[in-house]
Amino acid sequence: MQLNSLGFPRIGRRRELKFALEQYWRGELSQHELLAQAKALRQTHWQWQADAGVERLPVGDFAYYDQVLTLAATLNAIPVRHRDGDKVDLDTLFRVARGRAPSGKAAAAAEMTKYFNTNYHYIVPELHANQAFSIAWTQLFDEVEEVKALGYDPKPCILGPVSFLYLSKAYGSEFDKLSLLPQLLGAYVELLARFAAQGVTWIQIEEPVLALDLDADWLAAFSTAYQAFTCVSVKLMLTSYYGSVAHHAGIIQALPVAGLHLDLVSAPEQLDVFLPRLGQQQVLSLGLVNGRNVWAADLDLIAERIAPVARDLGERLWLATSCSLLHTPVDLDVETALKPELKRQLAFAKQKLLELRSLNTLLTVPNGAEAAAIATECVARRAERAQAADAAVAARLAALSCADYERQSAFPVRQQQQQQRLKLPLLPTTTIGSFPQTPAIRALRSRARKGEISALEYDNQLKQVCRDTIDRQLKLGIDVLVHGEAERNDMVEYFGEQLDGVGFTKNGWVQSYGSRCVKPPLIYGDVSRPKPMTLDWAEYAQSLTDKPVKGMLTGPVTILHWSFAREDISRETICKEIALAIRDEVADLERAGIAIIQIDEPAFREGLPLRRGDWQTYLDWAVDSFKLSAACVRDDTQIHTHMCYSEFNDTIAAIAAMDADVITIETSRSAMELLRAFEDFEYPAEIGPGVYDIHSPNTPDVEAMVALMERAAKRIPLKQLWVNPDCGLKTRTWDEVEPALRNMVDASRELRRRLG
Ligand code: THG
Ligand code: ZN
Repeated sequence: MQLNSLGFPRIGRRRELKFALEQYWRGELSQHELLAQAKALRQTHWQWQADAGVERLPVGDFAYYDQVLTLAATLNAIPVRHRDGDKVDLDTLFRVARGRAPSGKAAAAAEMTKYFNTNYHYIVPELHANQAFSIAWTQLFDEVEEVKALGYDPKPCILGPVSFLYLSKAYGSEFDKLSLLPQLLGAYVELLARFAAQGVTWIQIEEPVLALDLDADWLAAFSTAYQAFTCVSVKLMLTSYYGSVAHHAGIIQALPVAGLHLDLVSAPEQLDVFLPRLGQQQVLSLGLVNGRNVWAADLDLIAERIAPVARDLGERLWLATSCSLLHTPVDLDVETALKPELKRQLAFAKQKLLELRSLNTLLTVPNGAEAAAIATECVARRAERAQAADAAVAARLAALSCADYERQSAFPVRQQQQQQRLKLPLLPTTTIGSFPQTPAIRALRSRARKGEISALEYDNQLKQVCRDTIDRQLKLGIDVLVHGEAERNDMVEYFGEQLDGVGFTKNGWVQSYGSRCVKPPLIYGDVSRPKPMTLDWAEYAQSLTDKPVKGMLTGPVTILHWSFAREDISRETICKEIALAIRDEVADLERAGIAIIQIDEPAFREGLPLRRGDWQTYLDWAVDSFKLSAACVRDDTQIHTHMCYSEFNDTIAAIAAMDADVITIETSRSAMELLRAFEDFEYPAEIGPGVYDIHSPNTPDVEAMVALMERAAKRIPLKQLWVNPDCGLKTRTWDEVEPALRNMVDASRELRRRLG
């Protein structure tokens, strides 16, 4: 049976690509050196795959910034403002991604958005009504030659035409993206033919949009597209992932493709739908090893389930990762400090390839000594996993009653009591939580991590930063302060490091976008909070001023979504366990006299399932988890939350059901869009529609902020409105932040004069 790798992480096991890219962008590395380092990384990754027994090596999984951008460049779909004549080269790609014109002046970067329900962001291709496509960038062909030169068989991996169009955005005039399909198919045929001419036999053509709900015209596009490809003599492995495509089985079955890849990790039930529909000659690639999580697979159980299929299909069955391994860290071998009992439960990208090989052994030589050893290890691992349970956490969850999810009184009562306690002015000003993470703060953290300064020294220095941050806010005249979060690396990692049942790695980086990575915590056991996590900082900051300082927490939904979660219990249960840990922190903060506690949920929307039919189930437990984390407080303690995405129209009822007293949201980039949500829905609590875009380095204009709030005041009662930026300020400099906030405070004073 062939082993099918859908793609390998490109960032490098020590983030070599990240550092090379950033050096190149800073002008510290020549392009020649960048290309050489990238080539070395590809060769290492191909070698690991070949060593594991993967027969066809993926090409196109490597990208200098993003694989969707690579494809857009290949097809010559480059925005005009980033173009330098007809030439498309590496710097063209970087200009699109990083926002530069060929002159070197700023030119808005192309939009970036989440790749389906993952934590990876792709660059959204910009298409115009008269868009032309042609082959303009040869990276993919060059890499095919690289694999051939190593003596292996290359398998190009590219997004298919329907998904490419679907993920693109129509710019300029309003038009139907599908009108571009004939043009696009012409370029794809040329692309496929060039691969064929290079001696490629199989191409992984990815159509992940098949996991979504699709209109009839998008479904029809599949038939048109794949019919058009029959003129090229190359085998297509139609690849889906992240969810079931069974709801489109009829369409998929009729497509003239040589093979079908199904993600059986996210949707095992698809197997029974597609097995009877498989053509006589078609190859079936089954995604059995999870490409999105870090846990070692139960290979013995998988082999048991798949054995009959393997017998029936023989060489027509490929054993595969569920999706590209892009979403997993690279190599467990470099984790030297992990507890052995946790390490035994893990498999990163390199180890997952070996799992494919072991699976092959279990299926092809089931009675051999090697198979027996693999199975024994699987059984032992499961037994160890079961022992790690924390009965106290389970008991606490089981004992919860409906009352634990509800505040004592309804919002109007709470609002009155909070007003009496806090005595805030009309249209109070606040910020989202983080203040600039200066190079000095980063250097401090790095020195503390390396043991170059003592914990006491680190603490004292951070206290100094905190005093300075409070001082600046007082001078600016902000009403509700924050301590600034200088002590936090990442808003999820920081909590993960302090929770029981959660582990963390040294090098478990996963690419988020471009050169940026995150190091998600590993939720391996029942989650609980051994001791306060943020209390000292909150108390210290509050001791410096009489104005209220918000206690700052990350919410359970976001911690879950930005972590690698265990798979032996439901996400709902894990989320509620985290909620209880946060609830303990909330209770401690309240007891210490903190009057306002913010529980951030920036990833609340990202957790939405791919198909609308599944939304409500998710929203129900996500809302419940948030409520569980917050509901223990008195009526006069004010609960805030923050969310990052501005599309609220379709989830506003769920957001209201979270029952926070105040929500701050990103709105400034699409103010009108947000306010539309409030046309048909009377939001019941207080709300801070972000008055300026923190992603821009420009100082926001007082009048613009006043105008935005005046628009908001037409839809939302004045006494429910707050004035704040649209997100945290950690990525900005103080030189940008201070004038911006000064203007924001001025805007709120002006508004009080005009409206109050
Ligand atoms: N935290 C976590 N996940 C996230 C975000 C987050 N996912 C979505 C979104 N925010 C992604 N955005 C970013 C923004 C910046 C960085 C990563 C993801 C970033 N990372 C540093 C880097 O790559 O250099 C990491 C440096 C470090 O922590 O030492 O800048 O906020 N969990
Ligand atoms: Zn935000």
